[in-house]
Amino acid sequence: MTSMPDRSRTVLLLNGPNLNLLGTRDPAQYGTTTLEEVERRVTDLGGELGVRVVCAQSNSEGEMVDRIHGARGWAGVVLNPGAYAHYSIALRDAIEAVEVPVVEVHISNVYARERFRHTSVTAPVAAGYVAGCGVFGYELALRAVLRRDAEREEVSDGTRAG
Ligand code: CA2
Repeated sequence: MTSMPDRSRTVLLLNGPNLNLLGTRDPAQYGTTTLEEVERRVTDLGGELGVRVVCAQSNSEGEMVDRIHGARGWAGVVLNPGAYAHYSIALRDAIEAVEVPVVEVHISNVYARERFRHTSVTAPVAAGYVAGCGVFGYELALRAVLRRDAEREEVSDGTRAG
């Protein structure tokens, strides 16, 4: 008999527009690691930390909104919104609505780049923010999601971990 995956022990890794090209172009900005490899590393880390990681990438804003909605009741979301971070109110609203910790990741140091990348409309409603750490940032973000999720559990249980 197969058992249903535990939604509360599942994390969504969601990458936005153009991140399917990771590792194939512009290595100076984004490195040489492919998206497939990033997904493998985060999934492996999830396994070590006791969570299932569901990976998705989309170039479409609406599909990303739907994916975030689908993570309701999960442990959280590791999200690289790509360029949508800089202007998508729809993604911001989805992050607020889903009520799970969403940690925003940018591979590059957006603050060392063009001015329009210095604004994130999604960061103020995210549970955390990682930028400029390369693809290692995704692993940091997964750990941060799980920490935030554990803190939420503590608050709802009335317990407090050390
Ligand atoms: O640094 C990041 O992770 C970004 O989210 C990447 C976005 C950019 O618009 C954000 O300002 C910062 C762009 C993703 C494009 O990805 C590519 C990867 C390889 C080759 C070409 C594009």
